[in-house]
Amino acid sequence: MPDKLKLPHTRYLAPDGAPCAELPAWSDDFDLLIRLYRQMLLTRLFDQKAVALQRTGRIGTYAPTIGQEAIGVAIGATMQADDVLVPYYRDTAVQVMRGVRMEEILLYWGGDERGSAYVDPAVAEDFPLCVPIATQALHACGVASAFKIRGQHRVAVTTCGDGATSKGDFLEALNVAGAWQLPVVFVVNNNQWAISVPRRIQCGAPTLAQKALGAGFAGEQVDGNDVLAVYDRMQVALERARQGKGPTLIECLSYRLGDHTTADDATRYRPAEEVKQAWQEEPVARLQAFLVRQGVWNAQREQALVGECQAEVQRAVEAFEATTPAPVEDALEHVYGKWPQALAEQREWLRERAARREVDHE
Ligand SMILES: Cc1ncc(C[n+]2csc(CCOP(=O)(O)OP(=O)(O)O)c2C)c(N)n1
Ligand SMILES: [Mg+2]
Repeated sequence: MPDKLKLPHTRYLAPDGAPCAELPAWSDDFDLLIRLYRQMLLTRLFDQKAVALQRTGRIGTYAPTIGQEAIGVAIGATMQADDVLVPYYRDTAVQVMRGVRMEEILLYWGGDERGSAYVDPAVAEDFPLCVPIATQALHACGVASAFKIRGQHRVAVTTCGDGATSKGDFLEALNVAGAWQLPVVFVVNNNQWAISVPRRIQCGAPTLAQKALGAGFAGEQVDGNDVLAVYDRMQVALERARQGKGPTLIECLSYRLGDHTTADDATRYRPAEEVKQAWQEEPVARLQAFLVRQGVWNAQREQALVGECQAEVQRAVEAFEATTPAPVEDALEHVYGKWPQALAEQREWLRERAARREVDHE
């Protein structure tokens, strides 16, 4: 590889939680690190619960975040309140940190539009998560253009997977971000798989970060299982964008420890040995091991925190389950201003069916 394409790669913690580079100055702020740990643990527990709710038919498909908690939590912890998040579907961790309620996330995956109408005014300008691959990268450039035109010192942060970086939308977004020097940060969650397609056959470039170079701005890799590394580099990228110094692409190297979604069975295409190896690197245990080494964490504190987070998840599940279901025909709303005849007929059919079911239930 030409030297120019050798990009920075940041890692502070080895998989066993031991420091493997000179730590950033803020790494002795244990209140901060414990806050990050709490959010990572909360995400992991929420994730387990969401999968269980899907398995028992109480929500629809869900995209687990397991293995990628450090990325979302570091993004959430470094963004300012008035920045705008333009997320994709594996962003539970960052959405919760921004102020999206866990019951809203359950509503979303339960097929209820109200899950994207965030109650907390702090997240009113964040986007709903995006399922069409990579389209959100362009939306983020639109947001960043608005910030630039208005002269605001705000940043648009957008996330996507490794597979998404092969999409035209992603490359077009990089191009416009570089051409217009937009205040945007692209975070690529490289979890090594795009459903059943492994990273090595998605793209011939040695790194995904180097795609930024073709667009004229900085790209770098970080260890996405090391929350300290992602936090550190996010801070730098956000500051650069805020000062009008242009975009950054951060490729976070992680691993999708779970299935692609609850509709997938990854054992059909992934070697068990690879997954076992990836568990050795995972982010939650890594930060926990670091905190234990620093003498600020122990089994007792862990147990108390697990209890606290489980109670928080349970409260969200109860709030979700206590929500009166939306009318079934809402699934067809917000697409057409004037309803096409065929869809209007389907709406009537749905209404009648729903009404009949109510009668059945009596
Ligand atoms: C435009 C579009 N094409 C195809 C799909 C189907 N699809 C859903 S997820 C996915 C793979 C995405 O992989 P990656 O970008 O690596 O993200 P990950 O799910 O691994 O986080 C595909 C092809 C889609 N949602 N949108
Ligand atoms: Mg992926």
